[in-house]
Amino acid sequence: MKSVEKLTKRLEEGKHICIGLDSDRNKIPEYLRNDEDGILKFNRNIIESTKEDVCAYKINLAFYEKEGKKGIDALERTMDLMPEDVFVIGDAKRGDIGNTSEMYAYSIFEHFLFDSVTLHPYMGYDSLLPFFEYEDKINFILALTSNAGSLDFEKLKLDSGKYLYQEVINKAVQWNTKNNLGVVFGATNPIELKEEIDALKSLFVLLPGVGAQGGSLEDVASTFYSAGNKKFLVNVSRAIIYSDSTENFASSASENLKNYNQKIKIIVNA
Ligand code: NUP
Repeated sequence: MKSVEKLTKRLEEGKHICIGLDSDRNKIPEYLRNDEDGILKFNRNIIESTKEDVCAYKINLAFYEKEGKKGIDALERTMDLMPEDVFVIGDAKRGDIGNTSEMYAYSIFEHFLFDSVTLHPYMGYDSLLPFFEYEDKINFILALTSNAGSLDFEKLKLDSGKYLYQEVINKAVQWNTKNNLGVVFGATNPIELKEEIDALKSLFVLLPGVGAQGGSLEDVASTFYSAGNKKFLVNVSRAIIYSDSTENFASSASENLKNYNQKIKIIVNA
């Protein structure tokens, strides 16, 4: 199944929650912490209990690279567990000179077999092109992030009167000739999201920031559904995967996911 098809099918079914497998040995249930394969077992249980109801999984590579060889092994084995029909994002925030980006793109798409990646736009078009050439993959470019530091650069005003993040969206729309681009837009910015909703219509939008960072799922979902746009994925990591520190963590994760899905359903049917 093509990556884009996997994503579109779930979005059409009203599934918009992307679970972030930010699996940290110090936060997983205690009985798994000293287990050599603790992270893998944690991920396996979460995937097993949520795979029918998620839109996607997002793996932030930092949590795996941190453990060196063991972490990369856990990442590769987690990728092997992914159901064929579920879209998986490699949150790696890549972008470098062209020949280096070619290596990064190969690693993300051909070695790890992610369906999608996150990219930094700072180095411009040629730094992103090697990723864009993978026509079947979805490339999410950071536009307005969820953190306080988004003020430092992303909200700088340009001579045009626009903010830098607005220009990133503008460029992503122009560059989207293969329909394989999206942007990252923090769910902690509901006002800006409303302002940009028309500009975003040709792109997939990945919105982290719901849960631990305080963003509102209702705000995001109502903004998209009011615009008749279903092309959004809301990432939740900590608030789903660490909602229960006992052996029941996977069923709690599933329950939480279902609650988030229910909240979206209420908005869709309102
Ligand atoms: O703007 C962004 N904000 C953000 O939190 C872009 C991201 N990629 N992320 C990532 O989303 C972050 O690195 C983490 O992997 C996840 C949010 O996790 P949580 O706050 O739901 O636990």
